[in-house]
Amino acid sequence: MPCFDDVVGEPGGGVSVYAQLVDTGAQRLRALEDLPPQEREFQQRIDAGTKIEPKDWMPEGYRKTLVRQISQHAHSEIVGQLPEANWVTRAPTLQRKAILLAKIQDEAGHGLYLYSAAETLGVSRDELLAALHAGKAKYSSIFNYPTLSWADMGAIGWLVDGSAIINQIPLCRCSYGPYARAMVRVCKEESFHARQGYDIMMALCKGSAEQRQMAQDALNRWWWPSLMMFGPSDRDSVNSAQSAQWRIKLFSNDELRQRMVDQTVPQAERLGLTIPDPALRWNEDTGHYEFGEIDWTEFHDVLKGNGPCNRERLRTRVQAYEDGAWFRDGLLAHAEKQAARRSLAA
Ligand code: FAQ
Repeated sequence: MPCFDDVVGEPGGGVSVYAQLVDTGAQRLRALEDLPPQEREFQQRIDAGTKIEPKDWMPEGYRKTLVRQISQHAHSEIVGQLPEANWVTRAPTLQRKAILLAKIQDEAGHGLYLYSAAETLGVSRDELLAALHAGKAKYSSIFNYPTLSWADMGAIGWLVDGSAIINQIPLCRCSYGPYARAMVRVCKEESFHARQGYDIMMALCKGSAEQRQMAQDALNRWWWPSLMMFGPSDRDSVNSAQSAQWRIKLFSNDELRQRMVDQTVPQAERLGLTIPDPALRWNEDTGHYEFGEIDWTEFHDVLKGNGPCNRERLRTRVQAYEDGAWFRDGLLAHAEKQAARRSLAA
């Protein structure tokens, strides 16, 4: 499918078995008493809620898992600027344009804090970017969908930033210090983003019949991809068990997805919009909404690079990086000149 952008609880709950399911080293389940002494001590620090800092000893699997997740997260923030950037020149008012620009700039900042957090684990930003540009690194599936109308700016803020916050608030308490601390500011900014999105939706829903239809159409297109942001269902999530044990993940993919549905349905009702899911219903007994099955084939297709905009996003990202080479070269030349002056003066 082509991209049409240019047209218009606590983890584990006392689990005592330690799963190593990511490709990060050992591949078997281990009980606490079977861990080597250094690893056991590490796990006990995690269980006690102690933050792990860059200079602390850590198992190689923990380091790799964090590099994987933090770098995917950083790439998502950077690539995530592209669907919205497409609407900067077409925002309906100067105020909306200024707000959208500020939001997109925030996303760039989030990417930079996250690359910095990943660098504390011994990888370089250049390595991470090279993997992204070569198409080897993942970023969130959501950013491979097109933004067809101004209402999509509302839907992204409301649903995509809304989902990002639900996922990221627990990360403020994750076990790795630099990641947890970066998330505090990111979440505050995401909260502004979600409100600006909902504000756009409110304005459209109070407008003409055509504007209300634009808002409904955007909700129809962004609802299911937003639910996919939380990752595969718990039964298919290969990384969750180990990440929960290491307190990188404090809630499961399905728990957070359910939280998103429960939070968003009343917001849609307030807007007078209909969630595009005939199976959606309130369950009095559980106190949660039940919802229909996600199209996992579509999710896996997007992850494999076959979503509506995967190729365009990557092409644009690589082009932007290449276009910025003169600036990076200039910064480097300036830094070298300053260093040479300092060493002459010393
Ligand atoms: N898209 O075993 P799990 C934002 C991959 S930021 C692509 O469950 P895990 C701000 C997963 O990486 C949005 N890939 O994995 C913004 C793994 O692959 P791997 C980004 C996905 O890590 C707003 C495989 O599937 N947020 O929106 C997706 O335990 C507006 C198996 O999955 C974060 O990155 C997906 N949706 O759980 C910016 C938050 N889901 O590496 C601009 C931090 C799963 O084994 C505009 N990350 N995969 O090859 C996380 O919380 C976790 O990494 C999950 C996945 C929950 C995303």
